[in-house]
Amino acid sequence: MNINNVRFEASYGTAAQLPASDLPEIVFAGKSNVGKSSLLNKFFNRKSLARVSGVPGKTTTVNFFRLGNARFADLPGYGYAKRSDTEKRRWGELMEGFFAGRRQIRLVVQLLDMRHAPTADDRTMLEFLSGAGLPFAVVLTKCDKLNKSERAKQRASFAQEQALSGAVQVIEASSVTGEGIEALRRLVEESLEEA
Ligand SMILES: Nc1nc2c(ncn2[C@@H]2O[C@H](COP(=O)(O)OP(=O)(O)OP(=O)(O)O)[C@@H](O)[C@H]2O)c(=O)[nH]1
Ligand SMILES: [Mg+2]
Repeated sequence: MNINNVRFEASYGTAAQLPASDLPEIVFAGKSNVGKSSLLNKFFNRKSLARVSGVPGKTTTVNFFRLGNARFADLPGYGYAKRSDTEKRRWGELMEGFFAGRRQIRLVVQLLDMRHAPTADDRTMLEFLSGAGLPFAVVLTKCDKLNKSERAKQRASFAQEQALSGAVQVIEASSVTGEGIEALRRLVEESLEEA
């Protein structure tokens, strides 16, 4: 996997536009503002491959990035309260269409903010992933924002979470320091190698 060869492929705002899944996919999911786009940029060692914002709800479309024979999807975040009802409906339909679309998902990278317990929406998402039998890893983001003792405390509390028990791996990561990125790259590489 040569991460330098990544390129933006396309954006889709409705499920009907989504093309059939013809390549193995790695999907980045999580609530709005948790750091999906930032993590993708760090993963590919690019400043602005995926657009990042301090304002929640930046990514509103499914964005595909192509690397060799694999596709990476940056999903719009959930749980952004200020979105209009119309926007929420569009988001719901887009996500349903995405996951119902017989995709070749090799791994879902589910992001959770390491500073906080999972939200109700996070739990719904984790239950969905488990129920659908999708392989998923949990990335605990923004770990740079915790001091040593806070981090130990949050690590212990996430380890107790039933909702995370199905994860193939739990990785503490930071898009600021780059911590956890190598571990994530290895896992992604393994997931793409498996037949
Ligand atoms: N300190 C710190 N800040 C981060 C980290 N990752 C992301 N951020 C910040 O969090 C904010 C949101 O990041 P995004 O990457 O846009 O989040 P997103 O999950 O893609 O959000 P949506 O597109 O709204 O779903 C930005 O201000 C980032 O700079 C991290 O690891 N550490
Ligand atoms: Mg985003």
